[in-house]
Amino acid sequence: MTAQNTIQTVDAVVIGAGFGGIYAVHKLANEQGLTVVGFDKAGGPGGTWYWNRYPGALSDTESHVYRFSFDRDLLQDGTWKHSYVTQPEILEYLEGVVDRFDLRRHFRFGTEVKSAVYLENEGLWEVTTGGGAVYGATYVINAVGLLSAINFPNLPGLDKFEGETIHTAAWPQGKSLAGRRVGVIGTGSTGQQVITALAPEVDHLTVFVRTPQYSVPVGKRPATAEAIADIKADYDNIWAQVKRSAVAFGFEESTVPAMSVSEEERRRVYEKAWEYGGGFRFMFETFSDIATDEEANETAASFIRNKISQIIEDPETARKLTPTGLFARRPLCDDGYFQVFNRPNVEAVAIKENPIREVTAKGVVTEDGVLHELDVIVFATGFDAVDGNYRRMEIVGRNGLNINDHWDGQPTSYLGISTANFPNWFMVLGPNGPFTNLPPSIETQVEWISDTIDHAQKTGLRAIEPTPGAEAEWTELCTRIANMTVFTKVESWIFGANIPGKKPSVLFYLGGLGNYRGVLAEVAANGYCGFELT
Ligand code: N01
Repeated sequence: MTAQNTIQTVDAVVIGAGFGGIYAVHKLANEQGLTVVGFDKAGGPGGTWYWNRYPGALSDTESHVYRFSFDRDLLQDGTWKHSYVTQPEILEYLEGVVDRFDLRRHFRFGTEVKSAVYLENEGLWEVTTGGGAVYGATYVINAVGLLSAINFPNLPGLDKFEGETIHTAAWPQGKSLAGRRVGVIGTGSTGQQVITALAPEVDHLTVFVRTPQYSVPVGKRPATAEAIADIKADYDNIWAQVKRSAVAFGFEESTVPAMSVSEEERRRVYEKAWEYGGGFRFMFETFSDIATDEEANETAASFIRNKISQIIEDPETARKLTPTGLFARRPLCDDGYFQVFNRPNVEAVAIKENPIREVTAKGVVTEDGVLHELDVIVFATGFDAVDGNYRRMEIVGRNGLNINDHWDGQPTSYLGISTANFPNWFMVLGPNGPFTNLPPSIETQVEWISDTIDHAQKTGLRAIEPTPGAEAEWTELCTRIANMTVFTKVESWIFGANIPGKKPSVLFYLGGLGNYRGVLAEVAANGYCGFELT
């Protein structure tokens, strides 16, 4: 052990101050009376919502279920202006939660965790920060976020660019690009939002489209006082439904297969969903098998392709923006994204057929030899998701096992929460955790982890960790479920396929939140089956 005399010993270290870290600190410190220190490299709470300050940033879950449910008073005091909450509103909400539960005193902001090393003899984790502070902790709760390790492609010549480069997840506070010539690389959820927000204010916008995506309207509308009051009066039922549902977005998933109804009826259902808005609603509330059956999937996909061709006036631009094949990435929704391409100052460049050759001092040159002159390049190029953030720390478990070696083939876990040889080391949204609206899954996991820690404390357990067999079985289950869906048939970040050199693997439990909660309850009720308790 290094610097023995400066070590501070606590019961638990929590890494991250987003939804997961905030709730974990509240549970462990306020409710269970443990000594807890929380770290985040950000200057304040918020997690994803601290960093993603790009114009247009918005949650694609409806406002009333994009929040914590654990405290009735907090729910009753909450409010929102529209059916969806924007990044500044979510950040304000999370800061408010931190203050309401007096959590700031537990957090060290602006503090990055560099390493966490398990000391077998002491039964402690030695956690070292970027500033060199060392903490000894019985438990480590990793709430480091699914999507926080930035993917910044190294385009040839990028270092010669004389303009500015910005990744959307490191958007400088309040930065405006009004009047500039801007290029955006990336057309996922983030790209669509930032493109839609920037188009009216920039001088010229060049959108570099690699894979066009299916997207439906978000359906953002003002929230009336009556509608909010009705929701608040019904919150118990709403949360009960969210927690037993699959995707946890606050609607009942359909039980009707798409091909069991007439074509006319399908069109009516899709039209209604298009009018109402919401990507997950479109995929899961319309019919039961869009995510599992290719024929059903094609009916939804072709409906969206038709809409795109009606919205985008120039056929050649429409062609560049129209997806082909399965509708099988995380479903997107937008606030006028396709309409933006009818503006005279917006241009689409299809970089699969006309790739980026290099970046020069003045802009981006494509294979056809055209220089797209730019003042700013915005990278909406996503994240090294799920395990990316863990791999950027030095995490060493039993017998000197580094997490990178443990996850050499693929990142795995038991229950999306823990992994063999890393005792008392818990993950919120670890590999193979649920794929849902995230706050309800985060709450589920934090509650399970804190109950488990409580159990360990009360029964005098020194260590709890999964057996390799249980971890292998969970991995196998997640793979089996994923292979029953269409999602595995296309490349996307949800399988790690977006990062050059990253071995694609199943990163989520696609069995739904209701089932997942059932599994967690059963594991605890059966004496923590699958775990080794010592
Ligand atoms: O990232 P992405 P994101 N050259 O990986 C392109 C959540 N989220 O930040 O598709 C050129 O989806 C890449 O192209 P391709 C949500 O869970 C939620 O947009 O790989 N292009 C793609 O177009 C979401 O799913 C919200 O061919 C390159 C884009 O960059 C997740 O975050 C809002 C490239 C990356 O898309 C991730 O979304 C925002 C390269 N070298 C985010 N590398 C809401 O709640 C990548 N691309 C609404």
